[in-house]
Amino acid sequence: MNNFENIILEQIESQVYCLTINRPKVLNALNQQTITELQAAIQIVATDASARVLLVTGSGEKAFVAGADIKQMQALAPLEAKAFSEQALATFRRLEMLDIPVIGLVNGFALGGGCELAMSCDFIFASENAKFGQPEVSLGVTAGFGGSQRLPRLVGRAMAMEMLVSGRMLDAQEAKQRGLVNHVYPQAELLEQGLKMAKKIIKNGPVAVKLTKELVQRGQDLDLENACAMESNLFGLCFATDEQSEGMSAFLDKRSAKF
Ligand code: DAK
Repeated sequence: MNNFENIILEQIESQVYCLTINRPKVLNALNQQTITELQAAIQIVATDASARVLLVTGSGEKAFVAGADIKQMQALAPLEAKAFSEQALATFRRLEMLDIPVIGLVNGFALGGGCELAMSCDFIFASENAKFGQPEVSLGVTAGFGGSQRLPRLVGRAMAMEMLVSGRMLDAQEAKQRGLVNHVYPQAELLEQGLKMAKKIIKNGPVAVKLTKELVQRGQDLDLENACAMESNLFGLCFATDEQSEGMSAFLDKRSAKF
């Protein structure tokens, strides 16, 4: 459906897109072209009004994404490195702020830029062999695609610090205990479980789901009073939709809602 080289974007079911980082020979490392393609793919999903859920995964059985492409980064000048980081940060933010839920299906190593990509998804399902880490300091650099900011928000400052300064990896079970991962599945089931969740989401009111994402994403950076005021406003807005009348009538009529 498109001519990307390093990613695959496909509609795997009606209303469900799957985006796969596809450079398995280098464990799906993110070079600049891959980030550019990712940006374009996100734009395709963003402009498809029928899209309801996006799944993000990596090719092969070994890695989700093993980080930014070290071979390409090695020779970067400081301003080039800054530009690369800014492009990736903007792309990941666009993914995070897509108006539909994004589920990361982490099927192996999610290191550095890979962990940062996974954390830009709304939530993560991991395969049993998944490993999460921010090993950038071992390469003599800081995290560059949001890891120093998103990781503390997800696992707390102390655990994030431990991971960021030691490079220690979390396996799938520990990542789940620490709140980075919602569920762990055998690798062969990961996509199926992602799809199953997508179908559950799709059964709900599309506008309500989008507004819920907006509340959670925007609300976490606001103080509680302003965040709750935003909730009242968007809750009120729902009452201007057919969705609300259908959803509530269906409940009272003891039938399934048709959104
Ligand atoms: N980049 C490029 N190639 C990679 C790669 C990566 N991140 N990870 C793996 N590969 C390549 C390997 O070089 C190898 O290629 P060949 O030798 O076959 O040509 C192939 O993938 C298979 O990898 P291995 O042979 O190493 O496989 P193993 O099973 O032995 O080990 C591993 C798997 C995931 C433990 C290991 O590959 C590994 O440690 N990979 C690197 C992980 C890593 O350090 N990731 C973080 C990358 S740094 C910034 C901007 C950006 C960043 C930071 C700052 N600023 C502007 C401030 C970005 C940070 C990162 O993401």
